[in-house]
Amino acid sequence: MNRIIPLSAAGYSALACLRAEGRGTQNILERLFQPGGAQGWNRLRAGEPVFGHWKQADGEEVVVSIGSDDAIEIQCHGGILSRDLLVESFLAEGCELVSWKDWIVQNSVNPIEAAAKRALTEAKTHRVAMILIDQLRGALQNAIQTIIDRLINRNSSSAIQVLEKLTLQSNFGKHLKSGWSVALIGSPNAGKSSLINAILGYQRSIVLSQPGTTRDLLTARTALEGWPIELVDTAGLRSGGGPLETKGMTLALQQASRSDLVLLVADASCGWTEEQDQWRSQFENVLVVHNKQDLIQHHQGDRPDGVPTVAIASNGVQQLCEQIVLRSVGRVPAHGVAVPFTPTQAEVLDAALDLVKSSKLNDAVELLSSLLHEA
Ligand SMILES: Nc1nc2c(ncn2[C@@H]2O[C@H](COP(=O)(O)OP(=O)(O)O)[C@@H](O)[C@H]2O)c(=O)[nH]1
Ligand SMILES: [Mg+2]
Repeated sequence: MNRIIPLSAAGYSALACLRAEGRGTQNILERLFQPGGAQGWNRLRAGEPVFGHWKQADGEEVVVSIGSDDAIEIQCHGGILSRDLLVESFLAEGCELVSWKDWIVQNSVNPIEAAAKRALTEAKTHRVAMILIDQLRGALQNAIQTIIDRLINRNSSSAIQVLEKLTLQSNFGKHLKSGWSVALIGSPNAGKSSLINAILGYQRSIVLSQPGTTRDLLTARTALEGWPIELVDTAGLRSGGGPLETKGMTLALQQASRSDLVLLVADASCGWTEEQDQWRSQFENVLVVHNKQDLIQHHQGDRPDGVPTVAIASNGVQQLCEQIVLRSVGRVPAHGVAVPFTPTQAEVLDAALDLVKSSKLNDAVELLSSLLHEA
């Protein structure tokens, strides 16, 4: 069956791009497209774009070109209407509509390549894209093939070595799509929202001098050192407030336990409290920020290690960003290293490791092969 694939996403842009493929696509095109000028069909050759008009869409201007694989690419105006009109005329010719996402999958050699291509379209930063390109070029596929070969040769200990390395990278890889989440918690008025604004470099959170303003969770996405980071502003932690404040506090603590890193923001001009110590020990990955350094007038007693800042003057914010990346993103894989980047890949590798450890080598080979062959 002939297929029509809108390659560019729906929306407003200067140009839209469609692809028509399948046997006899050129015959269909002949019925739909009128080449401009004196050009005739005998002039349409692979790689040579031809300008003309779409017969069924009030003479919409288009450029068509035939690829070496006989598929036809059509560029038309980028508005949703012009693109849809062209698509509809192909559908009226009996073509099947295929989304670009499905087309990518169908045109990939293996599931890893398909997943990498899809993930690349959603990559939020260059550094994320570079890692996905490594996988697209075969880093993960080669590593999995190496494991399979070793298992076939009954060399399970060296297979385990590679598998363990890969499963360690899964934790990094699973963040590539959504980024790393960093929750800011602490007493009302400590400067959480001001710190987020300082990190973002623009006013995004609501900053008020009255305690208890941020009752819900406010999130802001940014990139630190090229990694996608989601900063979550939370309500101040204070017992004895009204029901709304208590709700905000519960939300804040829940969010903190879901986050990759918790920034416990403290007002450095006030003493360190037992309550703050409790919050600090409540979460696995906590970084203390001693904000309002400018207001310190006399020694406030012992405080835990942390990053000193003056949020309103952006002092210490660069060091804070460095620490955030170090503590959340952690070790970055070197160029060309295999990184599992989808939940399925991570699950399959974990399960394969268990199988190898319990000497079920054939089962492990079969499971790992599913990552390479089931498109
Ligand atoms: N002097 C001083 N004031 C700050 C600093 N950071 C925040 N503030 C002020 O403290 C108040 C509370 O800040 P805010 O960010 O809303 O605190 P939050 O409740 O923790 O989100 C505001 O008036 C800020 O301008 C700082 O480093 N130094
Ligand atoms: Mg706030």
